Amino acid sequence: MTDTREATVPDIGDFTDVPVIEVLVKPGDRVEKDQGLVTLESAKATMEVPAPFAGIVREVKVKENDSVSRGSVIALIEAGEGAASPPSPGGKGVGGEGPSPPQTSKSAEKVEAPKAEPAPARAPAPESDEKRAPASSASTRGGDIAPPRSPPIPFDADTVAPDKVPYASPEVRAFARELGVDLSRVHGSARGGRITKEDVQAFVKSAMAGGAPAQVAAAATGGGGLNLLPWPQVDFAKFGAVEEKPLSRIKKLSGANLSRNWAMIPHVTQHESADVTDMEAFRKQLGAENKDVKITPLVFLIKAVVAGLKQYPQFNASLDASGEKLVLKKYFHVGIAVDTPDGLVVPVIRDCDRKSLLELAMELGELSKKARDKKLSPNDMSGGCFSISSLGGIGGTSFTPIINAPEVAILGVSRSSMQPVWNGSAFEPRLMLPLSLSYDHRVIDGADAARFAAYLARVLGDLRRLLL
Ligand code: CAO
Repeated sequence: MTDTREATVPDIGDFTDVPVIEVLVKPGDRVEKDQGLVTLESAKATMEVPAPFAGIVREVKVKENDSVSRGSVIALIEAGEGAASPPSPGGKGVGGEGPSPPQTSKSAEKVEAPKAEPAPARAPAPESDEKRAPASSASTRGGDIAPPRSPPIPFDADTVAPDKVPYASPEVRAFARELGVDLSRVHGSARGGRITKEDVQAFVKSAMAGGAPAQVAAAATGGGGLNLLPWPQVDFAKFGAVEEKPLSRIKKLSGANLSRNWAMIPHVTQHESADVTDMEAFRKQLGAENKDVKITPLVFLIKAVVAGLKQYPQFNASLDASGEKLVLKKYFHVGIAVDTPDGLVVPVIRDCDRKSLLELAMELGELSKKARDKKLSPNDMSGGCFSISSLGGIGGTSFTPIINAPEVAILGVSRSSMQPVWNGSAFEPRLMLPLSLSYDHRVIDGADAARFAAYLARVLGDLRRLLL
Protein backbone atom coordinates (compact mmCIF):
# COMPACT_ATOMS: atom_id res chain seq x y z
CA MET A 1 0.00 0.00 0.00
CA THR A 2 1.33 3.41 -0.86
CA ASP A 3 1.50 6.30 1.55
CA THR A 4 0.89 9.48 -0.44
CA ARG A 5 0.60 12.69 1.51
CA GLU A 6 0.24 16.38 0.79
CA ALA A 7 3.20 18.72 1.26
CA THR A 8 1.85 22.13 2.21
CA VAL A 9 3.21 25.62 2.74
CA PRO A 10 4.39 25.95 6.35
CA ASP A 11 4.13 29.01 8.59
CA ILE A 12 5.74 31.81 6.56
CA GLY A 13 5.07 34.64 8.93
CA ASP A 14 2.50 37.27 8.09
CA PHE A 15 2.61 36.68 4.34
CA THR A 16 -0.33 35.53 2.23
CA ASP A 17 -0.71 35.09 -1.51
CA VAL A 18 3.01 34.78 -1.99
CA PRO A 19 4.07 34.22 -5.61
CA VAL A 20 5.73 30.96 -6.59
CA ILE A 21 8.78 32.01 -8.59
CA GLU A 22 10.30 28.62 -9.26
CA VAL A 23 9.06 25.04 -9.22
CA LEU A 24 11.99 22.88 -8.33
CA VAL A 25 10.59 19.37 -8.75
CA LYS A 26 8.47 17.45 -11.19
CA PRO A 27 6.39 14.29 -10.93
CA GLY A 28 8.63 11.27 -10.64
CA ASP A 29 11.44 13.14 -8.86
CA ARG A 30 12.79 11.57 -5.75
CA VAL A 31 13.18 14.16 -2.98
CA GLU A 32 14.98 14.04 0.32
CA LYS A 33 13.48 15.44 3.51
CA ASP A 34 13.96 19.25 3.58
CA GLN A 35 14.80 19.43 -0.12
CA GLY A 36 13.23 22.50 -1.75
CA LEU A 37 9.99 21.90 -3.65
CA VAL A 38 9.25 25.45 -4.79
CA THR A 39 10.72 28.90 -4.23
CA LEU A 40 8.43 31.60 -2.92
CA GLU A 41 9.18 35.26 -3.09
CA SER A 42 7.57 37.28 -0.34
CA ALA A 43 7.86 40.98 0.25
CA LYS A 44 10.69 40.33 2.67
CA ALA A 45 12.61 37.35 1.50
CA THR A 46 12.90 34.47 -0.85
CA MET A 47 12.27 31.10 0.71
CA GLU A 48 12.06 27.51 -0.32
CA VAL A 49 9.25 25.26 0.79
CA PRO A 50 11.03 22.10 1.83
CA ALA A 51 9.75 18.54 1.47
CA PRO A 52 8.43 17.44 4.87
CA PHE A 53 9.68 13.89 4.28
CA ALA A 54 11.62 11.87 1.73
CA GLY A 55 9.79 10.18 -1.11
CA ILE A 56 8.68 10.38 -4.71
CA VAL A 57 6.85 13.43 -6.05
CA ARG A 58 3.58 12.10 -7.45
CA GLU A 59 1.96 15.36 -8.42
CA VAL A 60 2.93 19.02 -8.35
CA LYS A 61 -0.04 21.16 -7.45
CA VAL A 62 1.34 24.59 -8.26
CA LYS A 63 3.07 26.29 -11.14
CA GLU A 64 5.18 29.39 -11.52
CA ASN A 65 3.36 32.64 -10.71
CA ASP A 66 0.64 30.89 -8.69
CA SER A 67 0.09 32.52 -5.32
CA VAL A 68 0.14 30.47 -2.16
CA SER A 69 -0.37 30.97 1.56
CA ARG A 70 0.14 28.89 4.65
CA GLY A 71 -1.52 25.50 4.13
CA SER A 72 -1.63 25.62 0.31
CA VAL A 73 -0.84 22.22 -1.14
CA ILE A 74 2.40 22.22 -3.10
CA ALA A 75 2.76 18.58 -4.05
CA LEU A 76 1.68 15.05 -3.37
CA ILE A 77 4.59 12.94 -2.25
CA GLU A 78 4.66 9.21 -1.83
CA ALA A 79 6.57 8.78 1.38
CA GLY A 80 9.38 6.37 1.96
CA GLU A 81 12.78 5.35 0.72
CA GLY A 82 11.58 2.56 -1.48
CA ALA A 83 8.54 4.26 -3.04
CA ALA A 84 8.13 2.82 -6.50
CA SER A 85 7.97 5.46 -9.17
CA PRO A 86 6.76 5.66 -12.71
CA PRO A 87 9.26 7.15 -15.14
CA SER A 88 9.54 10.90 -14.99
CA PRO A 89 7.37 12.53 -17.64
CA GLY A 90 10.05 13.47 -20.09
CA GLY A 91 11.34 16.87 -19.29
CA LYS A 92 8.03 18.71 -19.31
CA GLY A 93 7.12 18.06 -15.74
CA VAL A 94 7.12 21.32 -13.79
CA GLY A 95 3.88 23.01 -13.04
CA GLY A 96 1.90 19.86 -12.51
CA GLU A 97 1.45 19.23 -16.22
CA GLY A 98 2.69 15.64 -16.21
CA PRO A 99 0.39 12.64 -16.11
CA SER A 100 -1.25 12.10 -12.78
CA PRO A 101 0.21 9.28 -10.76
CA PRO A 102 -2.11 6.64 -9.37
CA GLN A 103 -2.44 8.16 -5.89
CA THR A 104 -4.43 11.36 -5.75
CA SER A 105 -5.24 13.88 -3.10
CA LYS A 106 -8.37 11.95 -2.19
CA SER A 107 -6.31 9.53 -0.20
CA ALA A 108 -3.67 12.06 0.65
CA GLU A 109 -3.02 12.98 4.23
CA LYS A 110 -2.04 16.60 4.91
CA VAL A 111 1.51 17.12 6.17
CA GLU A 112 2.81 20.62 6.69
CA ALA A 113 6.35 21.10 5.46
CA PRO A 114 8.98 22.23 7.94
CA LYS A 115 9.30 26.00 8.22
CA ALA A 116 10.30 27.58 4.94
CA GLU A 117 13.97 28.39 4.82
CA PRO A 118 14.54 32.13 4.61
CA ALA A 119 17.11 33.87 2.47
CA PRO A 120 18.28 37.33 3.52
CA ALA A 121 17.05 39.98 1.14
CA ARG A 122 19.67 40.44 -1.57
CA ALA A 123 21.05 38.57 -4.45
CA PRO A 124 24.24 36.58 -4.11
CA ALA A 125 26.86 36.83 -6.80
CA PRO A 126 25.50 35.11 -9.87
CA GLU A 127 26.58 31.58 -10.51
CA SER A 128 26.89 30.40 -14.03
CA ASP A 129 24.86 27.36 -14.92
CA GLU A 130 28.03 25.33 -15.34
CA LYS A 131 29.13 26.25 -11.85
CA ARG A 132 25.93 25.08 -10.26
CA ALA A 133 25.92 21.64 -8.74
CA PRO A 134 26.03 19.08 -11.51
CA ALA A 135 22.66 17.98 -12.81
CA SER A 136 21.70 14.60 -11.54
CA SER A 137 22.81 11.75 -13.66
CA ALA A 138 21.88 9.25 -10.99
CA SER A 139 18.62 7.54 -11.68
CA THR A 140 17.28 5.76 -8.68
CA ARG A 141 14.43 3.37 -8.32
CA GLY A 142 12.21 6.27 -7.52
CA GLY A 143 13.23 8.53 -10.40
CA ASP A 144 15.69 11.37 -10.78
CA ILE A 145 17.20 13.03 -7.78
CA ALA A 146 16.57 16.73 -8.32
CA PRO A 147 19.98 18.41 -8.42
CA PRO A 148 21.14 20.48 -5.46
CA ARG A 149 20.40 24.09 -6.21
CA SER A 150 22.06 27.42 -5.92
CA PRO A 151 20.45 29.74 -3.33
CA PRO A 152 17.04 31.15 -4.17
CA ILE A 153 17.04 34.54 -5.79
CA PRO A 154 16.22 36.99 -3.02
CA PHE A 155 13.95 39.94 -3.26
CA ASP A 156 14.80 43.30 -1.77
CA ALA A 157 11.61 44.54 -0.23
CA ASP A 158 13.29 47.71 0.85
CA THR A 159 13.39 49.04 -2.67
CA VAL A 160 10.38 47.36 -4.19
CA ALA A 161 6.81 47.63 -3.04
CA PRO A 162 5.30 44.19 -2.39
CA ASP A 163 2.69 44.77 -5.07
CA LYS A 164 5.42 45.22 -7.62
CA VAL A 165 7.16 41.87 -7.40
CA PRO A 166 9.07 41.68 -10.68
CA TYR A 167 7.50 39.12 -12.96
CA ALA A 168 10.27 37.24 -14.71
CA SER A 169 11.49 33.70 -15.23
CA PRO A 170 14.43 32.35 -13.22
CA GLU A 171 16.62 32.59 -16.34
CA VAL A 172 15.80 36.25 -16.81
CA ARG A 173 16.41 36.87 -13.12
CA ALA A 174 19.80 35.20 -13.33
CA PHE A 175 20.62 37.24 -16.43
CA ALA A 176 19.61 40.46 -14.67
CA ARG A 177 21.71 39.55 -11.65
CA GLU A 178 24.71 38.96 -13.84
CA LEU A 179 24.37 42.47 -15.23
CA GLY A 180 23.61 44.01 -11.84
CA VAL A 181 20.16 45.11 -12.97
CA ASP A 182 17.41 45.65 -10.40
CA LEU A 183 14.42 44.00 -12.08
CA SER A 184 11.96 46.17 -10.19
CA ARG A 185 13.05 49.03 -12.45
CA VAL A 186 12.63 47.15 -15.70
CA HIS A 187 9.43 47.48 -17.69
CA GLY A 188 8.08 44.06 -18.75
CA SER A 189 6.88 44.03 -22.33
CA ALA A 190 5.47 40.49 -22.49
CA ARG A 191 1.93 39.48 -21.63
CA GLY A 192 0.89 40.42 -18.12
CA GLY A 193 3.97 42.62 -17.70
CA ARG A 194 6.41 39.70 -17.77
CA ILE A 195 10.02 40.86 -18.11
CA THR A 196 11.97 39.24 -20.93
CA LYS A 197 15.69 39.01 -21.54
CA GLU A 198 15.26 41.62 -24.28
CA ASP A 199 13.65 43.99 -21.76
CA VAL A 200 16.71 43.62 -19.54
CA GLN A 201 19.04 44.24 -22.47
CA ALA A 202 17.06 47.31 -23.49
CA PHE A 203 17.22 48.57 -19.93
CA VAL A 204 21.00 48.18 -19.82
CA LYS A 205 21.36 49.98 -23.14
CA SER A 206 19.25 52.80 -21.83
CA ALA A 207 21.28 52.87 -18.60
CA MET A 208 24.53 53.11 -20.57
CA ALA A 209 23.05 55.95 -22.57
CA GLY A 210 22.20 57.77 -19.38
CA GLY A 211 18.51 56.90 -19.30
CA ALA A 212 18.47 55.12 -15.93
CA PRO A 213 19.17 56.31 -12.41
CA ALA A 214 22.87 56.71 -11.69
CA GLN A 215 23.22 53.75 -9.33
CA VAL A 216 21.57 51.38 -11.75
CA ALA A 217 23.58 52.65 -14.67
CA ALA A 218 26.73 52.25 -12.65
CA ALA A 219 25.81 48.75 -11.56
CA ALA A 220 24.98 47.82 -15.11
CA THR A 221 28.36 49.04 -16.29
CA GLY A 222 30.07 47.00 -13.59
CA GLY A 223 31.63 49.76 -11.53
CA GLY A 224 28.96 50.46 -8.92
CA GLY A 225 29.48 54.14 -9.74
CA LEU A 226 32.90 54.01 -8.15
CA ASN A 227 34.97 53.58 -11.31
CA LEU A 228 36.72 50.62 -9.71
CA LEU A 229 39.45 48.50 -11.19
CA PRO A 230 38.37 44.94 -12.01
CA TRP A 231 38.85 42.40 -9.23
CA PRO A 232 42.40 40.96 -9.38
CA GLN A 233 42.51 37.57 -11.10
CA VAL A 234 45.31 35.63 -9.43
CA ASP A 235 46.33 32.03 -9.90
CA PHE A 236 47.25 31.42 -6.27
CA ALA A 237 48.42 27.88 -7.04
CA LYS A 238 51.44 29.43 -8.72
CA PHE A 239 52.65 30.54 -5.31
CA GLY A 240 51.95 27.42 -3.24
CA ALA A 241 49.40 24.77 -2.32
CA VAL A 242 45.79 25.95 -2.12
CA GLU A 243 42.36 24.47 -1.47
CA GLU A 244 39.02 25.84 -2.69
CA LYS A 245 36.05 25.99 -0.36
CA PRO A 246 32.67 27.38 -1.46
CA LEU A 247 31.19 30.18 0.63
CA SER A 248 28.13 29.16 2.64
CA ARG A 249 24.75 30.32 1.44
CA ILE A 250 24.41 32.74 4.37
CA LYS A 251 27.87 34.17 3.69
CA LYS A 252 27.05 34.79 0.02
CA LEU A 253 23.78 36.47 0.85
CA SER A 254 24.97 38.52 3.80
CA GLY A 255 28.11 39.40 1.83
CA ALA A 256 25.99 40.99 -0.89
CA ASN A 257 24.08 42.97 1.74
CA LEU A 258 27.24 44.08 3.52
CA SER A 259 28.87 45.19 0.24
CA ARG A 260 25.84 47.26 -0.71
CA ASN A 261 25.61 48.85 2.72
CA TRP A 262 29.33 49.57 2.90
CA ALA A 263 29.37 51.08 -0.58
CA MET A 264 26.15 53.08 -0.38
CA ILE A 265 26.09 54.40 3.19
CA PRO A 266 28.60 57.05 4.22
CA HIS A 267 29.70 55.41 7.47
CA VAL A 268 31.44 57.15 10.34
CA THR A 269 32.28 55.31 13.56
CA GLN A 270 32.26 57.08 16.91
CA HIS A 271 34.20 55.35 19.69
CA GLU A 272 33.29 55.68 23.35
CA SER A 273 34.07 53.90 26.56
CA ALA A 274 31.62 53.19 29.39
CA ASP A 275 32.50 52.60 33.02
CA VAL A 276 30.58 49.38 33.71
CA THR A 277 32.12 48.55 37.10
CA ASP A 278 28.83 48.95 38.97
CA MET A 279 26.78 47.42 36.16
CA GLU A 280 29.01 44.35 36.25
CA ALA A 281 28.54 43.97 40.01
CA PHE A 282 24.76 44.18 39.51
CA ARG A 283 24.91 41.72 36.60
CA LYS A 284 26.79 39.19 38.73
CA GLN A 285 24.27 39.61 41.53
CA LEU A 286 21.35 39.11 39.11
CA GLY A 287 23.08 36.08 37.62
CA ALA A 288 23.48 34.52 41.08
CA GLU A 289 19.78 35.09 41.78
CA ASN A 290 18.63 33.73 38.38
CA LYS A 291 20.71 30.71 37.61
CA ASP A 292 18.36 29.40 34.91
CA VAL A 293 19.01 32.31 32.54
CA LYS A 294 22.32 33.62 31.21
CA ILE A 295 22.55 37.36 31.82
CA THR A 296 25.35 38.89 29.77
CA PRO A 297 26.28 42.58 29.39
CA LEU A 298 24.36 42.56 26.11
CA VAL A 299 20.93 42.81 27.75
CA PHE A 300 22.01 45.94 29.62
CA LEU A 301 23.20 47.32 26.29
CA ILE A 302 19.79 46.65 24.74
CA LYS A 303 18.16 48.58 27.58
CA ALA A 304 20.63 51.46 27.23
CA VAL A 305 20.12 51.55 23.45
CA VAL A 306 16.34 51.75 23.85
CA ALA A 307 16.77 54.67 26.25
CA GLY A 308 19.12 56.27 23.69
CA LEU A 309 16.64 55.78 20.84
CA LYS A 310 13.96 57.50 22.90
CA GLN A 311 16.26 60.39 23.70
CA TYR A 312 17.60 60.72 20.14
CA PRO A 313 14.77 59.63 17.78
CA GLN A 314 16.79 60.25 14.63
CA PHE A 315 18.64 57.01 15.49
CA ASN A 316 15.33 55.11 15.43
CA ALA A 317 14.68 56.01 11.81
CA SER A 318 15.14 55.02 8.18
CA LEU A 319 15.41 57.00 4.99
CA ASP A 320 12.39 56.40 2.77
CA ALA A 321 12.82 55.03 -0.75
CA SER A 322 13.19 58.52 -2.26
CA GLY A 323 16.02 59.30 0.16
CA GLU A 324 14.32 62.60 0.93
CA LYS A 325 12.28 61.75 3.99
CA LEU A 326 13.09 60.24 7.35
CA VAL A 327 10.67 57.65 8.69
CA LEU A 328 10.73 57.90 12.49
CA LYS A 329 9.68 54.72 14.28
CA LYS A 330 7.66 54.66 17.46
CA TYR A 331 8.53 51.06 18.26
CA PHE A 332 11.78 49.67 19.63
CA HIS A 333 12.88 46.46 17.90
CA VAL A 334 16.58 45.73 18.28
CA GLY A 335 18.53 43.43 15.94
CA ILE A 336 21.33 41.35 17.42
CA ALA A 337 24.17 40.10 15.19
CA VAL A 338 24.63 36.40 15.88
CA ASP A 339 27.65 34.48 14.76
CA THR A 340 26.71 31.01 13.44
CA PRO A 341 28.92 28.34 11.86
CA ASP A 342 27.48 29.33 8.47
CA GLY A 343 27.88 33.09 8.89
CA LEU A 344 26.27 36.14 10.37
CA VAL A 345 22.50 36.53 10.90
CA VAL A 346 20.60 39.32 12.63
CA PRO A 347 17.45 38.20 14.48
CA VAL A 348 15.33 40.95 15.97
CA ILE A 349 14.03 41.25 19.53
CA ARG A 350 10.76 43.13 19.35
CA ASP A 351 9.36 45.71 21.75
CA CYS A 352 12.51 45.86 23.86
CA ASP A 353 11.07 48.88 25.68
CA ARG A 354 8.37 46.67 27.17
CA LYS A 355 10.59 43.80 28.31
CA SER A 356 12.51 43.34 31.54
CA LEU A 357 16.21 42.48 31.65
CA LEU A 358 15.34 38.88 32.43
CA GLU A 359 12.84 38.66 29.57
CA LEU A 360 15.41 40.11 27.20
CA ALA A 361 18.03 37.64 28.44
CA MET A 362 15.68 34.71 27.87
CA GLU A 363 14.67 35.88 24.40
CA LEU A 364 18.28 36.55 23.44
CA GLY A 365 19.18 33.00 24.46
CA GLU A 366 16.26 31.55 22.48
CA LEU A 367 16.98 33.60 19.35
CA SER A 368 20.71 32.81 19.39
CA LYS A 369 19.90 29.11 19.67
CA LYS A 370 17.36 29.34 16.88
CA ALA A 371 19.94 31.13 14.73
CA ARG A 372 22.58 28.49 15.34
CA ASP A 373 20.05 25.71 14.67
CA LYS A 374 19.14 27.47 11.35
CA LYS A 375 15.56 27.79 12.48
CA LEU A 376 15.04 31.55 12.11
CA SER A 377 12.02 32.55 10.02
CA PRO A 378 11.85 35.71 7.85
CA ASN A 379 9.67 37.16 10.58
CA ASP A 380 12.41 36.66 13.19
CA MET A 381 14.76 38.77 11.08
CA SER A 382 12.56 41.63 10.03
CA GLY A 383 11.41 44.91 11.50
CA GLY A 384 14.63 45.92 13.27
CA CYS A 385 15.17 49.59 14.19
CA PHE A 386 18.80 49.48 15.30
CA SER A 387 21.34 46.66 15.58
CA ILE A 388 23.93 45.65 18.14
CA SER A 389 26.97 43.63 17.18
CA SER A 390 28.71 42.32 20.28
CA LEU A 391 32.14 40.79 20.05
CA GLY A 392 32.57 41.27 23.80
CA GLY A 393 32.54 37.55 24.47
CA ILE A 394 35.53 37.18 22.16
CA GLY A 395 37.79 40.20 22.59
CA GLY A 396 39.04 43.32 20.83
CA THR A 397 39.22 46.95 21.81
CA SER A 398 37.12 48.52 19.01
CA PHE A 399 35.86 47.87 15.49
CA THR A 400 33.78 49.51 12.78
CA PRO A 401 30.48 47.63 12.38
CA ILE A 402 28.61 47.95 9.07
CA ILE A 403 25.13 49.46 9.27
CA ASN A 404 22.27 47.05 8.62
CA ALA A 405 20.27 49.04 6.02
CA PRO A 406 17.74 50.56 6.08
CA GLU A 407 18.67 51.23 9.70
CA VAL A 408 20.83 54.30 10.26
CA ALA A 409 23.14 53.17 13.03
CA ILE A 410 24.65 50.12 14.68
CA LEU A 411 26.45 49.69 17.99
CA GLY A 412 29.59 47.56 18.10
CA VAL A 413 30.62 46.27 21.52
CA SER A 414 34.09 44.99 22.39
CA ARG A 415 35.41 43.28 25.50
CA SER A 416 35.44 45.17 28.77
CA SER A 417 38.74 45.39 30.64
CA MET A 418 40.10 46.88 33.85
CA GLN A 419 41.67 50.28 33.21
CA PRO A 420 43.27 52.86 35.46
CA VAL A 421 40.85 55.82 35.47
CA TRP A 422 41.74 59.20 36.95
CA ASN A 423 39.10 60.20 39.53
CA GLY A 424 40.42 63.72 40.05
CA SER A 425 42.96 62.84 42.67
CA ALA A 426 44.13 59.29 41.91
CA PHE A 427 43.95 56.46 39.41
CA GLU A 428 41.26 53.95 40.22
CA PRO A 429 40.79 50.50 38.64
CA ARG A 430 37.50 50.62 36.69
CA LEU A 431 35.94 48.11 34.32
CA MET A 432 35.68 49.90 30.98
CA LEU A 433 33.50 48.75 28.08
CA PRO A 434 34.49 49.89 24.55
CA LEU A 435 31.58 51.00 22.34
CA SER A 436 31.79 51.67 18.58
CA LEU A 437 28.81 53.45 17.07
CA SER A 438 28.68 53.44 13.25
CA TYR A 439 26.15 55.88 11.82
CA ASP A 440 24.81 56.97 8.46
CA HIS A 441 26.24 60.44 8.03
CA ARG A 442 23.46 61.40 5.60
CA VAL A 443 21.02 61.17 8.49
CA ILE A 444 23.06 61.72 11.62
CA ASP A 445 25.50 64.50 12.35
CA GLY A 446 28.78 63.75 14.09
CA ALA A 447 27.80 65.83 17.11
CA ASP A 448 24.58 63.84 17.56
CA ALA A 449 26.49 60.58 17.28
CA ALA A 450 28.93 61.79 19.96
CA ARG A 451 25.94 62.73 22.16
CA PHE A 452 24.23 59.38 21.60
CA ALA A 453 27.40 57.43 22.41
CA ALA A 454 28.14 59.57 25.48
CA TYR A 455 24.53 59.06 26.61
CA LEU A 456 24.93 55.28 26.34
CA ALA A 457 28.11 55.49 28.40
CA ARG A 458 26.36 57.58 31.05
CA VAL A 459 23.43 55.19 31.32
CA LEU A 460 25.66 52.12 31.48
CA GLY A 461 27.80 53.88 34.08
CA ASP A 462 24.77 54.54 36.27
CA LEU A 463 21.80 52.31 35.52
CA ARG A 464 19.54 54.49 37.68
CA ARG A 465 19.44 56.84 34.69
CA LEU A 466 17.25 54.29 32.93
CA LEU A 467 14.53 55.31 35.35
CA LEU A 468 14.64 58.97 34.33
N1 CAO B 1 32.92 42.23 27.85
C1 CAO B 1 33.34 41.21 28.61
N2 CAO B 1 32.73 40.03 28.64
C2 CAO B 1 31.67 39.87 27.85
C3 CAO B 1 31.18 40.89 27.03
C4 CAO B 1 31.85 42.12 27.06
N3 CAO B 1 31.46 43.16 26.30
N4 CAO B 1 30.12 40.44 26.37
C5 CAO B 1 29.94 39.17 26.72
N5 CAO B 1 30.88 38.83 27.64
C6 CAO B 1 31.01 37.54 28.29
C7 CAO B 1 29.69 37.00 28.73
O1 CAO B 1 29.31 37.51 29.98
C8 CAO B 1 29.97 35.54 28.73
O2 CAO B 1 30.74 35.23 29.89
P1 CAO B 1 30.35 34.01 30.85
O3 CAO B 1 30.23 32.82 29.96
O4 CAO B 1 31.46 33.98 31.82
O5 CAO B 1 29.04 34.41 31.42
C9 CAO B 1 30.92 35.34 27.56
O6 CAO B 1 31.48 36.62 27.31
C10 CAO B 1 30.25 34.84 26.28
O7 CAO B 1 29.12 35.63 25.99
P2 CAO B 1 28.22 35.27 24.71
O8 CAO B 1 28.90 35.70 23.50
O9 CAO B 1 27.85 33.84 24.80
O10 CAO B 1 26.88 36.06 24.99
P3 CAO B 1 26.47 37.52 24.57
O11 CAO B 1 25.13 37.73 25.15
O12 CAO B 1 27.49 38.52 24.88
O13 CAO B 1 26.34 37.46 22.98
C11 CAO B 1 25.63 36.71 20.84
C12 CAO B 1 25.37 36.68 22.34
C13 CAO B 1 24.62 35.83 20.16
C14 CAO B 1 25.50 38.12 20.34
C15 CAO B 1 27.07 36.23 20.59
O14 CAO B 1 27.18 34.89 20.97
C16 CAO B 1 27.55 36.38 19.18
O15 CAO B 1 27.17 35.64 18.27
N6 CAO B 1 28.44 37.37 18.98
C17 CAO B 1 29.09 37.58 17.69
C18 CAO B 1 28.40 38.69 16.90
C19 CAO B 1 29.22 38.99 15.69
O16 CAO B 1 29.75 38.11 15.02
N7 CAO B 1 29.38 40.27 15.40
C20 CAO B 1 30.23 40.71 14.35
C21 CAO B 1 29.42 41.15 13.21
S1 CAO B 1 30.36 42.11 12.12
O17 CAO B 1 29.73 43.56 12.33
